[in-house]
Amino acid sequence: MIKIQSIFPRGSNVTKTVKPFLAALHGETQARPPIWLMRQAGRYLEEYREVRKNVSGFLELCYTPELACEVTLQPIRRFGFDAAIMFSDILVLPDALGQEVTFVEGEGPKLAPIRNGSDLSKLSADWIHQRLEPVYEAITLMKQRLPDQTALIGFAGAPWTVATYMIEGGSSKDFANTKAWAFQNPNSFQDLINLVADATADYLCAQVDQGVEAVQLFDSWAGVLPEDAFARWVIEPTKRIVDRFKQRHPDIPFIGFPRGAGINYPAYVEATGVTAVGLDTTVPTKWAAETLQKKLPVQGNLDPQVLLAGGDMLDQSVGRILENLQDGPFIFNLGHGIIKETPVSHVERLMNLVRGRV
Ligand code: 1CP
Repeated sequence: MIKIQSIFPRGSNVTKTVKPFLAALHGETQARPPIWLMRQAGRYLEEYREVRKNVSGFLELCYTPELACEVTLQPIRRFGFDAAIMFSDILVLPDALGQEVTFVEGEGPKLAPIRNGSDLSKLSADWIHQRLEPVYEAITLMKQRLPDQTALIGFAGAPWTVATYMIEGGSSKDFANTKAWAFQNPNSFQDLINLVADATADYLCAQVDQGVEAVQLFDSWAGVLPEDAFARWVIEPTKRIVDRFKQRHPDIPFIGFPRGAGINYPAYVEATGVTAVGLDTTVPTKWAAETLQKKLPVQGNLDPQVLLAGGDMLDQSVGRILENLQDGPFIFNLGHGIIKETPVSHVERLMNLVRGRV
């Protein structure tokens, strides 16, 4: 644990300022919680759309350090969030493992699907750091250019979620091919999960070596599995990553986000060893305060659709989340990524509500 010193106002030259986002992750309760938003860089910002229209593909944006740095900084300049999340995508990892990944305008990601052990044998973790070098360069630029009080978050997708894209070849509604493989050939599916898990741990460690100050593991599709499968394909691989990561970086906070885990949240927290947990939109905040926040810092969980709606609904929802969660270590966030139609004025209103400026 790093020592938390008292937090001095911005501009104070008394001693080192602890970044509010990191203080929360180290267990500190603050009068005003720090805030950042999942997918805070993206299409709801005109300055992002401007950069995006000048690159041919989405991956080109991820792999051009100057541009990835620029779009990471855009929401910080505009709103002054307490943390920046490095601009990239969870699908750069399959790309680095040797699976072809493209993003088709209006259709989302497309991957040449892998369906069995023989497809899997064509992938290799041997070159991931060479392939991901532009991401590491981007992190260096971000560290140089971020304001002093803003923390930098690194991230990756969790093995189960990444495997769904690798196997389905893109987004999916029912995960039929992934479940078929996992349920019919669990041993060879385990080989895929282990390959992704170990590469992910090494990738996250490399992000820390470049300067990120906390990491988040996105398990966006954790909520679609029956209980035994949740234990084997969500909890176990996450624990494997956390263990491998903590061996090298015991003091770097690790946020797990098992979206849709529902009643499995306590088991996830208990068994994986994550430092903090992201709550999705459906998690009742009073329950989270009693069941989860007594054990670890929590992050979340405003419904992105409520932020899109704005008005009284936004004010009331933010009020209830603050009331239920701000008496313990807490980071304000959405319960899933920001929606691209969200008016910038609603994000400004949210900042004012959370910072107590209304
Ligand atoms: O051209 C574009 O602008 C495409 C939109 C976009 C953006 C802005 C994609 C395509 N990815 C991203 C960036 C991104 N993705 C970030 C960094 C930006 C930030 O947070 O500020 C992060 C953390 C992600 C993570 C990500 N990518 C997840 C996990 C979080 C979640 O939303 O559940 C997932 C599942 C993806 C896959 C992905 N990337 C993009 C698309 C369209 C998809 C598929 C989403 C789906 O299947 O529903």
